[in-house]
Amino acid sequence: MNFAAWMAGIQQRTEDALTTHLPAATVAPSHLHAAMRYATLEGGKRVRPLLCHAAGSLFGAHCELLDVAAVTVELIHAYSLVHDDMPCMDNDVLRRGKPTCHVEFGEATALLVGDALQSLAFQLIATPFSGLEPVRQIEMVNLLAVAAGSRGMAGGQAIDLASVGEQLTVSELEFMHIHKTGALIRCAALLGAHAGGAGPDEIIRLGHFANRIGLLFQVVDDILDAEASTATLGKTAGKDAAQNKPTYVNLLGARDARVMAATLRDEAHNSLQPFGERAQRLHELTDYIVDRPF
Ligand code: GRG
Repeated sequence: MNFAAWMAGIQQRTEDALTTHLPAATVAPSHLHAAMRYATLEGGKRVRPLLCHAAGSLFGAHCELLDVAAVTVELIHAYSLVHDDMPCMDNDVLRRGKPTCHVEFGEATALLVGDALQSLAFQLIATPFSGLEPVRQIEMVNLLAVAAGSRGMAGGQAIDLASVGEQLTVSELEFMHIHKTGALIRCAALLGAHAGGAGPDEIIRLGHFANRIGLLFQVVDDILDAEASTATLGKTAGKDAAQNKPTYVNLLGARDARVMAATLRDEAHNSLQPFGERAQRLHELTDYIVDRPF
């Protein structure tokens, strides 16, 4: 199967699983449930689920288990976007080509959407799954909690908010992004590996790859934010510069940011060498992350 067909298949599986696991909008409290579905369904590239499946396939994980793991990461991601767009944070009105959740449903509901999506993610990943050892499952719950928390994504967001108008060094910027964006991307890959029963050494090796990919994703995001249009991105373009936020583009310049992306891409590919041809999807995903349109 070629990469495009594989990607479309995983995106559809993810959409189906999210549709199933999110409470129906007809179930009370329907305003909250409608908003949760609005914020999560029919949009997004599903990069984290793709990574989870690609990593899981490396270790022969069951697709049904990968669906659950992928959904949990995507729910945390959707929650982070809802909160990030709120007036107290990035204050944005456009996400995935439509009005942001708080614009459509109000601020209080958007806050609850994030809370409830996060809780749902942990409910799903903590639900016993046949064939998955409890010790392994607890490790997966722990991974997700650390990735989403103050030592991961939420911590990175705190640094991001505090850095507006500040002059960061490249290593400070890297520290922020390893947490804000990289932690959840890394978690997606590692959950996939755990779902396939990967051993400690394999987890460490895959972790090296995931760290490169997390940073690569962010460098490309900065380049896209600076160079692509709002229509293409489906979110407000040029936001980082307008908000005086440090980015790889304004720190290094567009040319060197591209050089950095190329280096990270090479490092990501090289880190997959020990896995041989089994890592084909991860190689393809690496290239997709660089060449993605939005
Ligand atoms: C609110 C706790 C909390 C955290 C927010 C991830 C994040 C932290 C904020 C999003 C802001 C942002 C634009 C970060 C840059 C990288 C990124 C996560 C982009 C959006 O992810 P994509 O491109 O989005 O995977 P789609 O819509 O495709 O799912």
